[in-house]
Order: sequence, then structure tokens, then C-alpha cells
Amino acid sequence: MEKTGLINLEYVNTVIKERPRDIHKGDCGKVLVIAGSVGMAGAAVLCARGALRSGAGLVRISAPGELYPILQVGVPEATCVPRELSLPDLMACDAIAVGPGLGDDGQSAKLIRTILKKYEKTVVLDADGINAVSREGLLDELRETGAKVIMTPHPGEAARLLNYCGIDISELDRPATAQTLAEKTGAICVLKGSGTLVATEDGESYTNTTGNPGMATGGSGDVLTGIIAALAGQKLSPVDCAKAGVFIHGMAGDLCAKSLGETGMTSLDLANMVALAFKQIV
Ligand code: NPW
Ligand code: AMP
Ligand code: MG
Repeated sequence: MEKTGLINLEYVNTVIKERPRDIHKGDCGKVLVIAGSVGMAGAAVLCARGALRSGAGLVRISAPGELYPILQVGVPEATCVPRELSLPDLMACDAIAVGPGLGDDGQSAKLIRTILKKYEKTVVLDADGINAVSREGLLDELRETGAKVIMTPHPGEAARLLNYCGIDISELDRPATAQTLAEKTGAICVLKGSGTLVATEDGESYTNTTGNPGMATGGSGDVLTGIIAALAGQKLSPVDCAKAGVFIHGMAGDLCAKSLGETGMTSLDLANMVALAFKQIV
């Protein structure tokens, strides 16, 4: 298998499979979305919706109790569980998405520390989950974790984490930024933006071919986190989750641009359009 190159439809067709006739929801992945805080409930809605539109069998949103009424209307398909999660709650899920709209409270950081110490399946680390690594000094935990971590920074989040590692992002081009982050953290790094890059610690590097400027709108990245976690729940390998996830996200963006236009499309449109992107692939 090629270790560098473009992420295109031909590749995605090889990893996204039709559902077996006798499948049940338990086979499709229990995805835990740890996201949202007061004022950012929308991030949890978008992330959970991205996961559901990507075929997740069951989505649980871990959020502060005061957000439940918003979340259960915004995503009636998902269940809500407390932000304070027990170890059995964590271990019971097939994949974790953590970070969108999480805010910067110490409790979330404690939860991320526990996940990195105990969890061994795939974790998608985004937004405030990435920020927590530098803010709470979790780099060693990230390097040593038994979990398969996929981090999804935008360039601002990448700059903060690299700064914590003593590196000035302005001295690196995009491929070097993605590669350096993967090397420093041991995680698969998805560096978002026009031409999203996927880099691994051992030098694999891929460039996405889908997406458009209409995706430069609040909440787009939160949708991506849910898509990648749903693919992990369906047992794709971590690199395939990252590569196929960014392709499908961009493809949904391109379908939105076609039907609504780049100017007016929103991240909720994007999340819902993920269904049609899958329909064109499978
Ligand atoms: P600037 O401002 O352009 O100079 P933040 P966020 C930079 C949640 N959300 N290329 C940017 O630089 C998220 O999940 C909730 C270059 C600025 O410094 C997070 O938890 C929503 N630079 C939280 O909000 C919907 C770039 O990074 C900084 C860049 C904060 O996330 C919205 C901005 O990033 C949102 O998703 C780029 N492509 N992109 C909700 N409805 O609940 C960004 N920067 O401070 O990390 O803020 O991305 O909005
Ligand atoms: P976030 O900043 O976390 O909301 O993430 C933004 C998402 O939209 C990422 O997946 C980016 O790759 C995508 N995106 C933003 N701007 C563009 C652009 N100009 N072209 C293609 N994709 C973009
Ligand atoms: Mg984001």
C-alpha cells in the first residue's frame, strides 16, 4: 500500500463497505461523544450528528446535565450521559470523540487523562481536547497511551500544541506541521484546512482532494470529529478512519456547495449531507 499520496474516491471505495443484511445496531459501533459545554451545546449536536450520519449504531453524548434538554431536541437519536463518566462507561464504547465545544474546565482534562491512561480503542481528539494537552501538560500521557489517537487540529490548534513543544509553526509548511505533530505526539495528525493532510508518526502522509471554502464556517470541524469516530466504531483501521473521514466530510461539503452554494451552507447542512456522501460511495 502506498504510504503517501492523494485521498480519492477510488481509495475510499476500498474501505467503505456495504452493510451485511443481518447487521444490528450493536454491530455498527457505540460511539461516545464527549463534547459541549454551556454556550457550546451546538458543537456536541454537530459532532453527534456527524457520527449518526456516518452510520454509528448508538451515539451517547457525555455532557453537563443542564445541556440535556438542548441535546435531546437537537439530536433525538442520541442518548445523554453525565460528563462524570465511570471507567465501565468509557470501556463500554467502541470509539470516543472528545473535544468539540468542551471548554477548558479541569474536569474535562481529568477525563482526557483517564482516557489516555485506560482506553485502548480509537480516540478522536479535537478542539478543546487538543488544547487540554498543552494546557494540562498531557504530552507524556499522549505519547504513552495505549489508545489509538487521531487528532484533528485546525492551524490555530496546531500552532498552540507546537508552541508547547517549543516549535514555532511559522517556520514550518503544512506538510512539515502535520508530520512534526504526529512525531511529537505519536498520534495520527489530521491538519485541517484547504487540502487537509493526514500524517502518521512513521512518515505516512496523505492529502485530501475534497472540500471547498464553503466549509470555512463555525462547526465544520465538529462534524468531522463525529464522522471519524463513527468509522472507528465500525472497525476501520485508525489511518483509514482519518483518510476516509476527511474525504467524506469534504464530499459532503461539496454536495452542500452544489445544492446551497458556498456562501450560505452551514455546518448543520454539512452534517446532514454526510448521509448523501455515503450514499454515493456505498
Ligand atoms: P485568527 O483568529 O484567524 O487570527 P479557536 P474555534 C486560528 C467550538 N465551536 N488557519 C485563529 O486565528 C470548538 O469545537 C463550537 C489559520 C484563532 O487564533 C472549540 O471547542 C461551536 N488559523 C471552540 O468552539 C461552533 C486558524 O485559531 C484560532 C484557522 C473554539 O474553537 C464553533 C481560532 O480557533 C466551534 O466549532 C485556520 N484555518 N482556524 C458551537 N456551535 O457550539 C482557526 N485559526 O480559538 O480554537 O476557536 O476554532 O472557534
Ligand atoms: P474547524 O476550524 O475545526 O471548524 O474545522 C474547519 C473544517 O472545515 C475543517 O475540516 C477544514 O478542513 C474545513 N475547511 C475550512 N476551510 C476550508 C477551505 N477553504 N477549503 C476546504 N476545507 C475547508
Ligand atoms: Mg474545530
